[in-house]
Amino acid sequence: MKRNVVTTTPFDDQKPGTSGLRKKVAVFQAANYLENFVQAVFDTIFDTAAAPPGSTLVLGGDGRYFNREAIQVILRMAAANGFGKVLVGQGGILSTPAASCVIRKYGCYGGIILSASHNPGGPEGDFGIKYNTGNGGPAPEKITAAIYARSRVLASYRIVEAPAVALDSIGSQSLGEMCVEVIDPVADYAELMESLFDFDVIRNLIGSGFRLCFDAMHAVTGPYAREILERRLGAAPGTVINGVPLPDFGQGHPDPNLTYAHQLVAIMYGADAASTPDFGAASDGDGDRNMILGRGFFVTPSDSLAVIAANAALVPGYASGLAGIARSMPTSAAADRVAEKLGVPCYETPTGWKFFGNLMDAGKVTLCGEESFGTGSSHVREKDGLWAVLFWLNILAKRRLSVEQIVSRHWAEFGRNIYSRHDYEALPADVAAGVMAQVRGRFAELPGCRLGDYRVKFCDDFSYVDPIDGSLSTGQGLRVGFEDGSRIVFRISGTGTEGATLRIYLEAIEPDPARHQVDAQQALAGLIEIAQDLAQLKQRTGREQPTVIT
Ligand code: VG1
Ligand code: CO
Repeated sequence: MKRNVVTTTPFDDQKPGTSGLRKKVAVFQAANYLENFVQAVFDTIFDTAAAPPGSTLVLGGDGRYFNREAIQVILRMAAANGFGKVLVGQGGILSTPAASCVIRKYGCYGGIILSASHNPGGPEGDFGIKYNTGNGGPAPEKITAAIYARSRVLASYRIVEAPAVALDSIGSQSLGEMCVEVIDPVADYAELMESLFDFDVIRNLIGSGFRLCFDAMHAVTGPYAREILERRLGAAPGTVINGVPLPDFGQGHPDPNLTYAHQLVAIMYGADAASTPDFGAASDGDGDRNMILGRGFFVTPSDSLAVIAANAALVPGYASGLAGIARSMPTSAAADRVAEKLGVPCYETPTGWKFFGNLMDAGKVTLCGEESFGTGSSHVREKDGLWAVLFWLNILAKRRLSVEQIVSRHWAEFGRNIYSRHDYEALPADVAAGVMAQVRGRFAELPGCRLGDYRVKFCDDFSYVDPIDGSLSTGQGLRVGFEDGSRIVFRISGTGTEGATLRIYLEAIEPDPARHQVDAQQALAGLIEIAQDLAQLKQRTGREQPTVIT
């Protein structure tokens, strides 16, 4: 087998964002683009020039356009860089949480996951790549920063010459001195789920006439959901809709929210309550996000984390108690109340799952969550869409209440954190930067001021010191906090591939149960106006409305 060292010129735009490197497919298809980034990863993660002898890499993706081509390139590069073995999901498929599971279960050196998550796919869509370390979690900032630095200077990459590896049948084959083992992408993950949840009690619930609908959005979770929900838990065939992963996600936008999961939303908000399922859920491109719906009822991801935490004792894998809870800073503080009641610590981290890894590795937290439809636990080191769905099913099976009843009772006990996120997508970068500068410019005068019905308590630019390794992350979002605990947060997205996306996170505290059933946008109207005013949104963006409201 011929090993080649290919001379190349570095790119200067390979900086990983919130969750890996994401670009348009056409960018990744440019000569040497993918190769350079992969070599930058390998150069960064090895202490010496090559992989430690015999080490194993996990490789798979969400099946989007360019997945298979990228896998062939990475396999040949892994062989040339000294890996002993690569575990690759059949057909090149591995959901993000399943990849994390496989890395951990088999003690692998790390893994490469190919996905741009919830971003659209296809020739005109997005592609992405991220590296996960041996704990199964996204590489921490110090590694992603080193990968970026390396990508800007490397002058060559290593690759073997070989025919394409057959990805569709399970089993081992050799690629030079390296073994490629094609694995069932679902089996290890499904087994882990069975070890955490009470499948018997969920099976009984489903057998009793409880109906559910899971929208895989033509993305990676189709095969996982079919195996777990339909085969192992006995849900009716057809429970999983859009269950075949397609390279362009059927032209859809595989983002499980009320805007993009419109088919599921139409089913769950059906006019005829009798034919509407009791429970609905969706997941994103790579299977790490989730949306939870009851009959005509939406559970915000922040509330979902809090409900999961409050009910964890009902679930076998968590019955012995939680070590702690972590949430990203913009996520509502609903989970904080639950942590307080349980007498466990609650950590507030910057946006992105990589910030939870150290806390989970150190045994400080069991549950983690983000407002962006991300929930998970220390069973893996990624957020996990189907895991959240199973957690809810286990709670529903034990409590035999509707989704809405569970959430209403939760609010009655803990108070409601009314929450919404407003996104202004694809703004010119300078406009988005201008909005942030405008808000920051008001910081000195704001504390103590009355704005509408609210009095400002503090404002800051959120920064975080990792409690485990002491590393500092700055510039993680502008916070305006009010006396009653309500908040507005302004932040620029780190996952977009077109211009800049401004996110405005709004949270109002409502302790009065008599007002818990209000419409969120109405209840947040005062804060929305304050945000408009603070940021001069209309003047600066020229837009009357956000692009997406979740
Ligand atoms: C978004 C979310 C963030 C999430 C990230 C990756 O990042 O806000 O909470 O961790 O996506 O999720 P940003 O920087 O665009 O706000 V996924 O499902 O893309 O891996
Ligand atoms: Co995702």
